[in-house]
Amino acid sequence: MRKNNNDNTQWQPATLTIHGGKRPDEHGALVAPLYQTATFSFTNTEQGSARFAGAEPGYVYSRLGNPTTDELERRVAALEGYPCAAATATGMGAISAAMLAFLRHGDHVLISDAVYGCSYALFSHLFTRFGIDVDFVDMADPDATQAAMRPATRLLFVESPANPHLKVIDISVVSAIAHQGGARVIVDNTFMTPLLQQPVKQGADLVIHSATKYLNGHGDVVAGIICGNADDIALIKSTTLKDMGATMSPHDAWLILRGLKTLDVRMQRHCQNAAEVAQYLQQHPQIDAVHFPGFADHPAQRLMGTQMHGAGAVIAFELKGTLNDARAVLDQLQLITIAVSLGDAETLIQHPASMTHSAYPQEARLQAGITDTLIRLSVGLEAVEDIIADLDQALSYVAATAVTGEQKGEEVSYG
Ligand code: LCS
Repeated sequence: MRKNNNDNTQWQPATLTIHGGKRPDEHGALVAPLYQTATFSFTNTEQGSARFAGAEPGYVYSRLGNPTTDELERRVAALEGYPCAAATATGMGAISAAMLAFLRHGDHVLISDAVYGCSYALFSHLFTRFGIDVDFVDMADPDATQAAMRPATRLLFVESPANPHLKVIDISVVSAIAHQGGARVIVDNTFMTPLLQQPVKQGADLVIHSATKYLNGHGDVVAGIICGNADDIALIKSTTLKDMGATMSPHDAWLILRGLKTLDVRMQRHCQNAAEVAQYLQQHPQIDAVHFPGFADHPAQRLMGTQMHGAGAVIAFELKGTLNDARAVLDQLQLITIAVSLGDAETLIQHPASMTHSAYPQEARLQAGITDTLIRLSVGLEAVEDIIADLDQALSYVAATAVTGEQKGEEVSYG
């Protein structure tokens, strides 16, 4: 008799991506069926009221739960090492549902200073409107983090490695500070995936993902997920998810279930490609600085083998020359696509100051180390020779044609 695959924690992560949390289907379907339904019928009124009261297990309405999204929740929870998960409509839906479930007017939260631009906007604009005090702090600095704690601090939100420049934070240090002050820690693990980092092992209370990125991996879904203990996930599901409504559609869950099966092989190829591209960029005479956790002198190296099990596949770099030169390089690329998002098969490139991080006021952005000339590259799954050849022709073209700030007009500054 085959078992439910709920507690096969002895399996390797590559096996868990395919089998973890999987339930046998009543018809023996190899692939979990898609329950593309908004609602579920009751056999009689007694059953309907019992399901609403929680006195009888079973489905009611897909905003409250659906067998396909449940399957995804079990699968990702198994990978992250938590007992439970809640699937959400987007990554931003995951962050807002996870945080607001625990916050009320007058509470204080600490956010790592470099985070995805919409997370910055959520915390700095929307949270403050509802009387939640927000401080952005350099969480790579334990003293600064400790000093920013207050009696009213309820949550610490950590993005590591940070979008866009891969600043790395020691999650166990932040967890110790938070727990000593009676606060929860939420880690955004989007850039690493559970294969390269499992924040539960460093004491994180909740982990969120933009499942739009590597978990799905195919660029055809916008989605998110929250992993945590049974009580926290039940609270999130019954409050900020049920009543605010950013739940995942079953169709998106089904696509992510499909993507998840190849997460391990995709991450291996992403990481190999990124290591080669980073080396190429580092030796290029036109490039000033390359930020990549895989380099021997990157602060992430101190955490390799403990917190992190790989460098990931996002690289940030700064060109010598002007912002206009950097923009000219992007415009000259033939294979690499100018687009936001990351973690797709296609290599994507973008300019954080004017795109993903344009919600930051200039001063806060520069203070967080996100300069005007920073370029972010999400290395895809193409043959690495082709990715490097495309970067090489674009860099050579711009060097040869000396597209300077003066020739292309006034230098732009974003803020
Ligand atoms: N967390 C991180 C680290 C992200 O990079 C993103 C989106 C989110 C959360 C939000 O997820 P979503 O709601 O989009 O699923 N990051 C993007 C980026 O860097 N470019 O476009 C979106």
